[in-house]
Amino acid sequence: MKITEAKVIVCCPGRNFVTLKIVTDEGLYGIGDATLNGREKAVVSFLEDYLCPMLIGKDAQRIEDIWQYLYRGAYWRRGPVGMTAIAAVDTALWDIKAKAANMPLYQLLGGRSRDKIMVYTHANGADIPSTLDAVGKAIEQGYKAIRVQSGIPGVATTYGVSKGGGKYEPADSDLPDEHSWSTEKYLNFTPKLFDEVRRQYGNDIHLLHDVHHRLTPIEAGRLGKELEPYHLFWMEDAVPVENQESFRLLRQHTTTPIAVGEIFNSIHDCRELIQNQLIDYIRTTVVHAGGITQMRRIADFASLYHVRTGSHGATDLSPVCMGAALHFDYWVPNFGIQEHMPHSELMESVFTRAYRYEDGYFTPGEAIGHGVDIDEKLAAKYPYQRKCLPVNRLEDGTLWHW
Ligand code: CS2
Ligand code: MG
Repeated sequence: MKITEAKVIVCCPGRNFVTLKIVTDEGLYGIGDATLNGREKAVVSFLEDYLCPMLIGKDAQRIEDIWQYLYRGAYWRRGPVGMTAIAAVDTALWDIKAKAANMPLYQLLGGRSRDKIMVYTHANGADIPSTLDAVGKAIEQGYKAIRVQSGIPGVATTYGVSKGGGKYEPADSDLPDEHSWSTEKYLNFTPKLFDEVRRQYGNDIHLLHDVHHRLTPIEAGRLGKELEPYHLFWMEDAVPVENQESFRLLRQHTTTPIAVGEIFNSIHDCRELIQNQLIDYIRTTVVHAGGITQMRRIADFASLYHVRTGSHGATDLSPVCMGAALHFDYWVPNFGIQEHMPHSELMESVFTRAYRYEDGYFTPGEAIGHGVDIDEKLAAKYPYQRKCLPVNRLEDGTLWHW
Protein backbone atom coordinates (compact mmCIF):
# COMPACT_ATOMS: atom_id res chain seq x y z
CA MET A 1 0.00 0.00 0.00
CA LYS A 2 1.92 3.02 -1.28
CA ILE A 3 1.54 6.60 -0.10
CA THR A 4 0.55 8.74 -3.10
CA GLU A 5 -0.22 12.07 -1.42
CA ALA A 6 0.45 13.86 1.87
CA LYS A 7 -1.22 17.23 2.24
CA VAL A 8 -1.56 19.77 5.01
CA ILE A 9 -4.90 21.44 5.73
CA VAL A 10 -4.89 24.61 7.84
CA CYS A 11 -8.12 26.13 9.13
CA CYS A 12 -9.32 28.54 11.80
CA PRO A 13 -12.92 27.80 12.82
CA GLY A 14 -12.56 29.88 16.00
CA ARG A 15 -8.96 28.75 16.51
CA ASN A 16 -6.21 27.38 14.28
CA PHE A 17 -5.96 23.69 13.50
CA VAL A 18 -3.39 21.96 11.30
CA THR A 19 -4.37 18.56 9.87
CA LEU A 20 -2.25 16.17 7.81
CA LYS A 21 -4.01 13.91 5.31
CA ILE A 22 -2.15 10.88 3.90
CA VAL A 23 -3.64 9.15 0.84
CA THR A 24 -2.66 5.71 -0.51
CA ASP A 25 -2.87 4.00 -3.89
CA GLU A 26 -5.51 1.65 -2.46
CA GLY A 27 -7.91 4.52 -1.92
CA LEU A 28 -7.57 4.45 1.88
CA TYR A 29 -6.56 7.65 3.61
CA GLY A 30 -5.86 8.72 7.18
CA ILE A 31 -5.60 12.01 9.04
CA GLY A 32 -3.45 13.26 11.90
CA ASP A 33 -3.48 16.39 14.06
CA ALA A 34 -0.41 18.65 13.59
CA THR A 35 -1.50 21.66 15.67
CA LEU A 36 1.15 23.42 17.78
CA ASN A 37 -0.51 26.40 19.46
CA GLY A 38 0.94 29.75 18.36
CA ARG A 39 3.56 28.03 16.14
CA GLU A 40 1.22 26.42 13.62
CA LYS A 41 3.00 27.58 10.46
CA ALA A 42 6.35 26.21 11.61
CA VAL A 43 4.86 22.71 11.64
CA VAL A 44 3.17 23.34 8.26
CA SER A 45 6.55 24.17 6.76
CA PHE A 46 8.27 21.20 8.48
CA LEU A 47 5.68 18.90 6.92
CA GLU A 48 5.28 20.50 3.49
CA ASP A 49 8.95 21.27 2.87
CA TYR A 50 10.52 18.17 4.40
CA LEU A 51 8.43 15.22 5.65
CA CYS A 52 5.63 15.07 3.05
CA PRO A 53 8.01 14.68 0.07
CA MET A 54 9.85 11.88 1.94
CA LEU A 55 6.59 9.95 2.42
CA ILE A 56 5.60 9.65 -1.24
CA GLY A 57 6.08 6.07 -2.48
CA LYS A 58 6.64 4.64 1.03
CA ASP A 59 4.58 1.63 2.23
CA ALA A 60 1.85 3.06 4.47
CA GLN A 61 1.67 -0.24 6.40
CA ARG A 62 5.21 0.18 7.79
CA ILE A 63 4.32 2.59 10.60
CA GLU A 64 7.27 1.62 12.79
CA ASP A 65 9.84 1.91 10.02
CA ILE A 66 8.47 5.30 8.94
CA TRP A 67 8.59 6.51 12.57
CA GLN A 68 12.21 5.38 12.84
CA TYR A 69 13.03 6.93 9.47
CA LEU A 70 11.67 10.31 10.53
CA TYR A 71 13.09 10.23 14.08
CA ARG A 72 16.22 8.09 14.20
CA GLY A 73 16.97 8.89 10.59
CA ALA A 74 17.15 12.62 11.35
CA TYR A 75 20.32 14.27 12.54
CA TRP A 76 18.32 17.11 14.23
CA ARG A 77 16.03 15.22 16.59
CA ARG A 78 13.23 16.10 18.99
CA GLY A 79 11.77 19.54 19.67
CA PRO A 80 8.07 20.46 19.57
CA VAL A 81 7.90 21.42 15.88
CA GLY A 82 9.53 18.29 14.47
CA MET A 83 7.85 15.93 16.92
CA THR A 84 4.40 17.38 16.22
CA ALA A 85 5.01 16.77 12.52
CA ILE A 86 6.08 13.16 13.21
CA ALA A 87 3.02 12.67 15.41
CA ALA A 88 0.74 13.81 12.59
CA VAL A 89 2.28 11.28 10.19
CA ASP A 90 2.06 8.52 12.80
CA THR A 91 -1.58 9.26 13.68
CA ALA A 92 -2.61 9.31 10.01
CA LEU A 93 -0.81 5.98 9.42
CA TRP A 94 -2.52 4.30 12.42
CA ASP A 95 -5.83 5.59 11.05
CA ILE A 96 -5.03 3.97 7.69
CA LYS A 97 -3.88 0.68 9.26
CA ALA A 98 -7.03 0.40 11.37
CA LYS A 99 -9.17 1.14 8.31
CA ALA A 100 -7.25 -1.52 6.34
CA ALA A 101 -7.90 -3.98 9.18
CA ASN A 102 -11.57 -2.89 9.23
CA MET A 103 -11.32 -2.17 12.97
CA PRO A 104 -11.64 0.75 15.34
CA LEU A 105 -8.09 1.75 16.31
CA TYR A 106 -8.41 0.57 19.93
CA GLN A 107 -9.03 -3.00 18.69
CA LEU A 108 -5.79 -2.92 16.74
CA LEU A 109 -3.94 -1.70 19.85
CA GLY A 110 -5.08 -4.77 21.80
CA GLY A 111 -8.71 -4.10 22.65
CA ARG A 112 -10.26 -2.04 25.40
CA SER A 113 -9.12 -2.21 29.03
CA ARG A 114 -12.20 -0.36 30.35
CA ASP A 115 -15.83 0.41 29.54
CA LYS A 116 -15.53 4.19 29.51
CA ILE A 117 -12.92 6.92 29.81
CA MET A 118 -13.07 9.37 32.71
CA VAL A 119 -12.36 12.95 31.64
CA TYR A 120 -11.85 16.15 33.58
CA THR A 121 -13.17 19.49 32.46
CA HIS A 122 -12.31 23.06 33.45
CA ALA A 123 -14.13 25.33 35.90
CA ASN A 124 -12.79 28.88 35.74
CA GLY A 125 -13.97 32.10 37.30
CA ALA A 126 -12.80 35.66 37.91
CA ASP A 127 -13.20 35.18 41.69
CA ILE A 128 -14.24 32.53 44.22
CA PRO A 129 -18.05 32.91 43.82
CA SER A 130 -17.95 32.70 40.02
CA THR A 131 -15.51 29.77 40.18
CA LEU A 132 -17.85 27.96 42.59
CA ASP A 133 -20.70 28.54 40.08
CA ALA A 134 -18.55 27.09 37.29
CA VAL A 135 -17.79 24.00 39.42
CA GLY A 136 -21.54 23.58 40.05
CA LYS A 137 -22.28 23.77 36.32
CA ALA A 138 -19.64 21.12 35.53
CA ILE A 139 -21.13 18.83 38.19
CA GLU A 140 -24.58 19.33 36.60
CA GLN A 141 -23.09 18.27 33.26
CA GLY A 142 -22.05 15.01 34.88
CA TYR A 143 -18.29 15.55 35.17
CA LYS A 144 -16.65 13.46 37.89
CA ALA A 145 -13.38 15.39 37.79
CA ILE A 146 -12.94 19.14 37.53
CA ARG A 147 -9.89 21.39 37.16
CA VAL A 148 -10.40 24.53 39.22
CA GLN A 149 -8.70 27.85 38.33
CA SER A 150 -9.65 31.28 39.64
CA GLY A 151 -8.65 34.90 39.20
CA ILE A 152 -6.53 36.09 42.13
CA PRO A 153 -7.47 39.25 44.06
CA GLY A 154 -5.03 42.02 43.14
CA VAL A 155 -3.66 40.25 40.03
CA ALA A 156 -5.03 41.66 36.75
CA THR A 157 -4.96 38.56 34.56
CA THR A 158 -4.12 34.96 35.20
CA TYR A 159 -3.78 31.63 33.46
CA GLY A 160 -7.01 29.71 32.95
CA VAL A 161 -9.41 32.62 33.33
CA SER A 162 -10.85 34.50 30.35
CA LYS A 163 -10.66 38.29 30.26
CA GLY A 164 -14.26 39.01 29.32
CA GLY A 165 -15.84 36.12 31.23
CA GLY A 166 -16.42 34.13 27.98
CA LYS A 167 -14.81 30.82 26.99
CA TYR A 168 -11.12 30.65 27.85
CA GLU A 169 -8.79 30.36 24.85
CA PRO A 170 -5.18 31.18 25.81
CA ALA A 171 -3.87 32.11 22.32
CA ASP A 172 -6.00 35.20 21.98
CA SER A 173 -4.09 37.94 20.21
CA ASP A 174 -2.10 38.67 17.06
CA LEU A 175 1.03 39.40 19.14
CA PRO A 176 1.60 38.10 22.70
CA ASP A 177 -0.66 39.71 25.26
CA GLU A 178 1.10 40.63 28.54
CA HIS A 179 -0.18 39.01 31.74
CA SER A 180 0.88 39.73 35.30
CA TRP A 181 1.80 37.46 38.16
CA SER A 182 2.36 37.53 41.89
CA THR A 183 3.54 34.30 43.50
CA GLU A 184 2.81 35.69 46.99
CA LYS A 185 -0.82 36.56 46.19
CA TYR A 186 -1.35 33.24 44.40
CA LEU A 187 0.08 31.16 47.26
CA ASN A 188 -1.99 32.97 49.87
CA PHE A 189 -5.18 32.65 47.84
CA THR A 190 -5.21 29.13 46.36
CA PRO A 191 -5.74 27.04 49.55
CA LYS A 192 -8.75 29.28 50.36
CA LEU A 193 -10.19 28.56 46.93
CA PHE A 194 -10.01 24.79 47.44
CA ASP A 195 -11.33 25.08 50.98
CA GLU A 196 -14.45 26.79 49.60
CA VAL A 197 -14.88 24.25 46.78
CA ARG A 198 -14.71 21.29 49.21
CA ARG A 199 -17.04 23.03 51.68
CA GLN A 200 -19.67 23.62 48.99
CA TYR A 201 -19.38 20.43 46.92
CA GLY A 202 -18.06 17.81 49.34
CA ASN A 203 -15.39 15.19 48.95
CA ASP A 204 -16.67 12.94 46.17
CA ILE A 205 -15.76 15.06 43.17
CA HIS A 206 -12.15 14.83 41.90
CA LEU A 207 -10.42 18.23 41.91
CA LEU A 208 -7.38 19.16 39.84
CA HIS A 209 -5.30 22.32 39.58
CA ASP A 210 -2.79 23.65 37.03
CA VAL A 211 0.02 25.86 38.37
CA HIS A 212 1.25 26.38 34.78
CA HIS A 213 4.98 26.26 35.53
CA ARG A 214 5.08 29.35 37.78
CA LEU A 215 6.60 28.32 41.13
CA THR A 216 10.04 27.51 42.43
CA PRO A 217 10.38 23.98 43.88
CA ILE A 218 10.13 25.10 47.50
CA GLU A 219 7.10 27.29 46.75
CA ALA A 220 5.48 24.36 44.97
CA GLY A 221 6.25 22.18 48.01
CA ARG A 222 4.46 24.69 50.23
CA LEU A 223 1.42 24.79 47.94
CA GLY A 224 1.24 21.00 47.66
CA LYS A 225 1.44 20.69 51.45
CA GLU A 226 -1.22 23.33 52.06
CA LEU A 227 -3.53 21.65 49.53
CA GLU A 228 -3.21 18.21 51.16
CA PRO A 229 -6.42 18.57 53.26
CA TYR A 230 -8.38 18.99 50.00
CA HIS A 231 -6.85 15.79 48.52
CA LEU A 232 -6.46 16.90 44.92
CA PHE A 233 -6.45 14.35 42.10
CA TRP A 234 -3.33 16.18 40.95
CA MET A 235 -1.30 19.37 41.01
CA GLU A 236 -0.05 20.02 37.47
CA ASP A 237 3.08 21.71 36.12
CA ALA A 238 4.04 23.07 39.52
CA VAL A 239 7.53 24.15 38.39
CA PRO A 240 9.19 24.81 35.02
CA VAL A 241 10.34 21.48 33.57
CA GLU A 242 13.84 22.22 32.31
CA ASN A 243 15.50 21.31 35.61
CA GLN A 244 13.93 18.01 36.56
CA GLU A 245 15.82 17.90 39.89
CA SER A 246 13.18 20.39 41.03
CA PHE A 247 10.67 17.56 41.25
CA ARG A 248 12.80 15.78 43.84
CA LEU A 249 12.63 18.79 46.15
CA LEU A 250 8.90 19.16 45.54
CA ARG A 251 8.31 15.45 46.21
CA GLN A 252 10.09 15.67 49.57
CA HIS A 253 7.54 18.18 50.81
CA THR A 254 4.12 16.93 49.77
CA THR A 255 1.88 13.92 49.17
CA THR A 256 -0.30 15.87 46.70
CA PRO A 257 -0.08 13.83 43.47
CA ILE A 258 2.07 15.42 40.78
CA ALA A 259 1.28 15.62 37.03
CA VAL A 260 3.56 16.91 34.29
CA GLY A 261 4.39 16.47 30.63
CA GLU A 262 1.99 18.36 28.34
CA ILE A 263 4.98 20.12 26.74
CA PHE A 264 7.17 17.00 26.56
CA ASN A 265 7.73 15.59 23.09
CA SER A 266 10.03 12.64 23.75
CA ILE A 267 10.16 9.57 25.98
CA HIS A 268 13.56 10.90 27.04
CA ASP A 269 11.87 13.94 28.63
CA CYS A 270 9.85 11.55 30.80
CA ARG A 271 12.50 9.00 31.75
CA GLU A 272 14.09 10.46 34.89
CA LEU A 273 10.83 11.72 36.36
CA ILE A 274 9.22 8.32 35.89
CA GLN A 275 12.07 6.04 36.91
CA ASN A 276 12.77 8.08 40.04
CA GLN A 277 9.05 8.02 40.88
CA LEU A 278 8.92 11.81 41.09
CA ILE A 279 5.53 12.06 39.40
CA ASP A 280 2.18 10.28 39.50
CA TYR A 281 0.66 11.20 36.12
CA ILE A 282 2.33 11.68 32.74
CA ARG A 283 0.55 14.24 30.56
CA THR A 284 2.16 13.60 27.17
CA THR A 285 -0.35 13.49 24.36
CA VAL A 286 -0.66 12.00 20.89
CA VAL A 287 -0.08 15.20 18.89
CA HIS A 288 2.94 16.53 20.77
CA ALA A 289 4.67 13.32 21.85
CA GLY A 290 5.30 11.42 18.65
CA GLY A 291 1.91 9.89 17.97
CA ILE A 292 0.47 6.58 19.08
CA THR A 293 3.80 4.83 18.48
CA GLN A 294 5.76 6.78 21.11
CA MET A 295 2.79 7.20 23.48
CA ARG A 296 2.60 3.41 23.83
CA ARG A 297 6.28 3.27 24.77
CA ILE A 298 5.92 6.05 27.32
CA ALA A 299 2.86 4.40 28.90
CA ASP A 300 4.45 0.95 29.12
CA PHE A 301 7.58 2.42 30.70
CA ALA A 302 5.46 4.47 33.13
CA SER A 303 3.49 1.39 34.16
CA LEU A 304 6.65 -0.12 35.70
CA TYR A 305 6.75 2.78 38.18
CA HIS A 306 3.03 3.13 39.04
CA VAL A 307 2.75 6.24 36.90
CA ARG A 308 -0.58 6.61 35.08
CA THR A 309 -1.55 8.55 31.98
CA GLY A 310 -3.41 11.87 32.00
CA SER A 311 -3.22 13.20 28.46
CA HIS A 312 -3.37 16.88 27.68
CA GLY A 313 -6.68 17.76 25.99
CA ALA A 314 -6.98 21.54 25.70
CA THR A 315 -8.83 23.06 22.71
CA ASP A 316 -5.56 23.61 20.84
CA LEU A 317 -5.42 19.83 20.40
CA SER A 318 -7.84 19.24 17.52
CA PRO A 319 -10.74 16.77 17.48
CA VAL A 320 -8.40 14.53 15.44
CA CYS A 321 -6.02 14.32 18.40
CA MET A 322 -8.95 13.82 20.78
CA GLY A 323 -10.25 10.92 18.69
CA ALA A 324 -6.85 9.21 18.56
CA ALA A 325 -6.25 9.91 22.28
CA LEU A 326 -9.56 8.28 23.23
CA HIS A 327 -8.63 5.08 21.38
CA PHE A 328 -5.30 5.11 23.22
CA ASP A 329 -7.07 5.76 26.55
CA TYR A 330 -9.53 2.92 25.93
CA TRP A 331 -6.64 0.50 25.50
CA VAL A 332 -3.87 1.74 27.82
CA PRO A 333 -3.76 -0.45 30.97
CA ASN A 334 -2.33 2.30 33.23
CA PHE A 335 -4.88 4.94 32.30
CA GLY A 336 -5.41 7.73 34.81
CA ILE A 337 -7.66 10.39 33.30
CA GLN A 338 -8.11 12.36 30.05
CA GLU A 339 -8.42 16.15 29.87
CA HIS A 340 -11.47 17.47 28.04
CA MET A 341 -11.69 21.17 27.30
CA PRO A 342 -14.70 21.21 24.96
CA HIS A 343 -14.31 22.53 21.41
CA SER A 344 -16.94 25.04 20.28
CA GLU A 345 -19.73 23.96 17.91
CA LEU A 346 -18.02 25.86 15.10
CA MET A 347 -14.72 24.03 15.70
CA GLU A 348 -16.52 20.69 15.84
CA SER A 349 -18.51 21.44 12.65
CA VAL A 350 -15.33 21.02 10.58
CA PHE A 351 -14.58 17.53 11.98
CA THR A 352 -16.93 14.51 11.95
CA ARG A 353 -16.42 12.49 15.10
CA ALA A 354 -17.34 9.01 16.31
CA TYR A 355 -16.47 9.76 19.96
CA ARG A 356 -19.24 10.47 22.44
CA TYR A 357 -19.53 12.11 25.87
CA GLU A 358 -21.92 10.81 28.48
CA ASP A 359 -22.13 11.64 32.15
CA GLY A 360 -18.46 12.41 32.82
CA TYR A 361 -17.04 9.75 30.51
CA PHE A 362 -16.12 9.37 26.83
CA THR A 363 -16.13 6.40 24.49
CA PRO A 364 -14.20 6.50 21.19
CA GLY A 365 -16.99 4.92 19.11
CA GLU A 366 -16.93 1.89 16.84
CA ALA A 367 -16.10 3.60 13.51
CA ILE A 368 -13.09 2.07 11.77
CA GLY A 369 -9.81 3.98 12.10
CA HIS A 370 -9.68 6.64 14.82
CA GLY A 371 -13.15 7.77 13.85
CA VAL A 372 -12.48 11.44 13.09
CA ASP A 373 -12.52 13.04 9.64
CA ILE A 374 -12.21 16.57 8.29
CA ASP A 375 -14.69 18.39 6.03
CA GLU A 376 -12.15 20.00 3.71
CA LYS A 377 -14.66 22.26 1.94
CA LEU A 378 -15.89 23.71 5.19
CA ALA A 379 -12.31 24.00 6.53
CA ALA A 380 -11.42 26.14 3.49
CA LYS A 381 -13.99 28.73 4.60
CA TYR A 382 -11.97 29.49 7.74
CA PRO A 383 -8.47 30.67 6.77
CA TYR A 384 -5.53 30.80 9.19
CA GLN A 385 -5.26 33.75 11.58
CA ARG A 386 -2.11 34.36 13.59
CA LYS A 387 -2.79 33.96 17.32
CA CYS A 388 -0.09 34.03 20.00
CA LEU A 389 0.03 32.70 23.54
CA PRO A 390 0.57 35.40 26.21
CA VAL A 391 3.78 36.28 28.04
CA ASN A 392 3.84 36.86 31.77
CA ARG A 393 5.52 39.50 33.96
CA LEU A 394 5.96 39.92 37.70
CA GLU A 395 4.52 43.06 39.29
CA ASP A 396 7.89 44.85 38.93
CA GLY A 397 8.02 44.05 35.19
CA THR A 398 10.39 41.06 35.30
CA LEU A 399 9.57 38.53 32.60
CA TRP A 400 8.23 35.30 34.18
CA HIS A 401 7.06 31.87 33.03
CA TRP A 402 3.60 31.90 31.44
C1 CS2 B 1 -3.09 23.80 29.70
C2 CS2 B 1 -3.28 24.31 28.34
O1 CS2 B 1 -4.85 22.31 29.37
C3 CS2 B 1 -3.88 22.59 30.06
O2 CS2 B 1 -3.53 21.98 31.04
O3 CS2 B 1 -1.92 23.92 30.35
O4 CS2 B 1 -4.41 25.15 28.38
C4 CS2 B 1 -2.12 25.09 27.74
O5 CS2 B 1 -1.99 26.33 28.32
C5 CS2 B 1 -2.37 25.23 26.27
O6 CS2 B 1 -2.55 23.97 25.72
C6 CS2 B 1 -1.24 25.99 25.60
O7 CS2 B 1 -1.32 25.82 24.24
MG1 MG C 1 -1.65 22.39 31.75
